[in-house]
Amino acid sequence: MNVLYLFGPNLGALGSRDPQTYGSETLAEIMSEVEQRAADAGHVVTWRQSNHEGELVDWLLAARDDGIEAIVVNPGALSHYSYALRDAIEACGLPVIEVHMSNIAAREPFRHSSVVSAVCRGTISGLGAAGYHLALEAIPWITT
Ligand code: CA2
Repeated sequence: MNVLYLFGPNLGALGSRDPQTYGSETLAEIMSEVEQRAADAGHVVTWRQSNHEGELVDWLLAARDDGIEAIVVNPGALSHYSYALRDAIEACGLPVIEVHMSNIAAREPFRHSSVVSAVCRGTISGLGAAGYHLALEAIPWITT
C-alpha cells in the first residue's frame, strides 16, 4: 500500500520542547522508524509536515491522483477547529486514520473534541509515537 502521513502545525518541532507530552524524538526520527517498519510490511510510506492549513488541504485533495491508498494524519491543533481540513479529509476519497500523540481527552477542554474525527475511519490518541506505528498496522483492515 502507498500510505501518506500528514502532520499539521508545530509537529515539525517535535523533540525540541515539551518531551513529557510528546517524547524526545524528532519527527524525522519517528518517521524513519515508521518507514523501516512499513518496508518490512510491504508498504511504501511518504510523509509531509506543514504549518499551513491550505497546504495540508492541497495535499489531501491531490493524494488519490498521486497514487496514495490510505492516509494517516495528525492535524495538530487544526483538529480542534478546522472545518476546511475536515471537508478535505471527507473529499479526498481515501481511508484516513487520525493520530494524536497525547491523550486529547485528558488535556485542556479545547482539545477534547476533534472536528475531523467523524470523517476519519478511526482515531488513535494518547499512545505517543507508537500511534503512528499502530496506524500502519491498521491499514490492511481499512483498505480491504
Ligand atoms: O497530541 C497530539 O498529537 C496533538 O495533535 C499535538 C498538537 C496539539 O495542538 C493537539 O492538541 C494534540 C500540537 C503539537 C505541538 O507539538 C510541539 C512539539 C514541540 C514543540 C512545540 C510544539
